[in-house]
Amino acid sequence: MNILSIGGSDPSSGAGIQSDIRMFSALNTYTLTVITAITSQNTSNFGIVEPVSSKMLKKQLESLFLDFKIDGIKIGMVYNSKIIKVIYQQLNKLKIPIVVDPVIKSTTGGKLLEINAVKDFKKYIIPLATVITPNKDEAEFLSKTKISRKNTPKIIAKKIQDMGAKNVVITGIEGRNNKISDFVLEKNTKYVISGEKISKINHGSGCNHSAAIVYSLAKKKSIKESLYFARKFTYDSIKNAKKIGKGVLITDIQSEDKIKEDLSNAINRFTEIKGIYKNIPECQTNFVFSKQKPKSTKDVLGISGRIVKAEKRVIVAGELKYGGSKHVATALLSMNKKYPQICSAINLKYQKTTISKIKKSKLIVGSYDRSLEPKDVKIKGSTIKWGINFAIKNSKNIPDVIYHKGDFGKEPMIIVFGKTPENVLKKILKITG
Ligand code: PXL
Repeated sequence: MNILSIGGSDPSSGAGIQSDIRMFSALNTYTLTVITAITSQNTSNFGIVEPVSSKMLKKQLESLFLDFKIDGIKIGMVYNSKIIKVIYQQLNKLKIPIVVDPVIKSTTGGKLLEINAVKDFKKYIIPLATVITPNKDEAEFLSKTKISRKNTPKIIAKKIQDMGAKNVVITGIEGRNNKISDFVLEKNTKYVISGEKISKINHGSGCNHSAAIVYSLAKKKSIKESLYFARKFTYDSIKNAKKIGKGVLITDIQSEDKIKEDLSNAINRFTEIKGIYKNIPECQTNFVFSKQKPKSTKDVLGISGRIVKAEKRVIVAGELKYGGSKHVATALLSMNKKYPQICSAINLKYQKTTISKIKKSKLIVGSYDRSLEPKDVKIKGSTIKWGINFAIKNSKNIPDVIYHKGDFGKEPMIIVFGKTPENVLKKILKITG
């Protein structure tokens, strides 16, 4: 997936374009970037701004549109009217999700939008927004209305929606009991997403929020799903904020969180596949995702219980833990040793129909015969390792799937492999249902 971030350069990488590159990379997404302005700043002070020329901006955008399929766009700092107009001309016919983060001032007090550009911002940028994400101050500024008992978040959000944004989320509305909530106004519905406040002053959380929304929308999730996802992603990024410079903390996503997030998302989607209960074997299913260069099953994340069949439903019994899986993790380790890019796997019930679908779907399939297993392997209990290596050796390319037909007292099994849980899920969708 390719996402385009249009915004300013922050050399400290806490916000702006550089922060988006970090976040989208953490989400396994390729980031295209168009710089509107260069800033000089660090975690304590905001220095100066130098916007790029209209010509430079136009050329950057044109060069990307000529080359790439773009799945979503995020607009951050736009700074002046000339920049605003070029962006409008280049984007107004596009039919992909656009998330607008209406940044006006930085945490450290820098000006990100000229006052005399506010009118054009409302006229040209706000109508591009599939979702606009003002915080409370930005929402009050854009609507020229203070939130109060009379002027509720809904009234303010409606004013911004009337400027042309399809969906509005006002973030950071403080409530009682240390709660902080986002008010959402979609086309026909409104709701509140509330959560705990983390009292840390940090740099980049707003950027992370809008980045996570466009990521999720680009993956065809609904507005609501995307906003819930973004809220959690932002919360995690604030929790992991680090003191890198001398001033404010810089938000970050730990790669372990990313592994967990990716696997957890894929497991949820797996359980929702129609009729998937038919593919759960007697010994149940595990779905695993490893760190890079795993040394043992302790480096492989899996479910400490199993994905189990409960009549026609499939439920997750247990939690994600490193070392949570033994069998599927062992199979993955053998595969990863030969093909280090393969980091995820799942086991499914052996069925002749599935095997024929696998063969028809052009996936590469390997197999092994447990009855050919040497005695010493059986005694050592390293059947899985032996079997996977056997199948790999007999396959010219990286196998997507390896199966065996069982042995006396041993259930036959199919294991699907991939680079990521998402990749595994795609293969599962091809061969089930
Ligand atoms: O966080 C908003 C933001 C966006 N873009 C750039 C910034 C900032 C805040 O400092 O510098 C370039």
